[in-house]
Amino acid sequence: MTRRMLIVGPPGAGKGTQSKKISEELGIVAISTGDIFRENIKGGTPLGQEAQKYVEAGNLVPDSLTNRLIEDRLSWDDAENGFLLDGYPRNLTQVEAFDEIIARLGVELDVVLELTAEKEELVSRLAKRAQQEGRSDDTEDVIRHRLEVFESETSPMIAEYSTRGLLKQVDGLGAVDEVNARIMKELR
Ligand code: B4P
Repeated sequence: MTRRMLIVGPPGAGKGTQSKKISEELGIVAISTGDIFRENIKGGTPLGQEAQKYVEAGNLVPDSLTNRLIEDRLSWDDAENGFLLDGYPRNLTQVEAFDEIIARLGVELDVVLELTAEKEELVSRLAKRAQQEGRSDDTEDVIRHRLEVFESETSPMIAEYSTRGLLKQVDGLGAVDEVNARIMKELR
């Protein structure tokens, strides 16, 4: 059974949505770097003040900050028996750092799950969320920029996990429960 996994995919593919469900189904903690940054921005913490300008522009927060955050978070007791990372690693530099972090913890990654979706669907989902939640990085210009950052920085890291034989791809189109059923079939 899968205990340690990543969920990857472009903005709007459904990572956050599906990771909450997978976490309940597998009984492992879901950790979203995006959520951690947003909570800290809202709370005005030093981490939030540092991350805010990057998140709001749709750029990646500096690797050193993000890597330290994850190393600390994975040392908590709730991650001891498994974890699902949503949104990390996000580029090849973070993959290198993550390799070192899990080696220090003495654990291995079981699977990297990629959710796929067409660009038009992604833009439309995020535009809908902008109306409902008003996230400051869901404006049209920033959405486009996040998709470009995904292509240039995150796609190569997904290719790296494919080379390592860890990648499983799942179609993210369709109703949330349909997508979830596809994911669980792949994981079991
Ligand atoms: P994230 O929080 O990871 O934002 P995201 O890529 O948009 O994914 P999210 O999880 O929110 O959306 P989802 O696809 O589930 O990152 C935000 C920012 O944080 C980044 O731009 C960056 O600045 C920073 N950051 C995060 N991690 C970092 C890292 N490692 N290094 C550096 N910086 C980092 O869902 C989108 C919408 O689609 C939702 O409204 C949902 O309801 C809807 N949806 C989901 N599934 C659907 C379905 N099947 N059908 C219809 N709608 C669906």
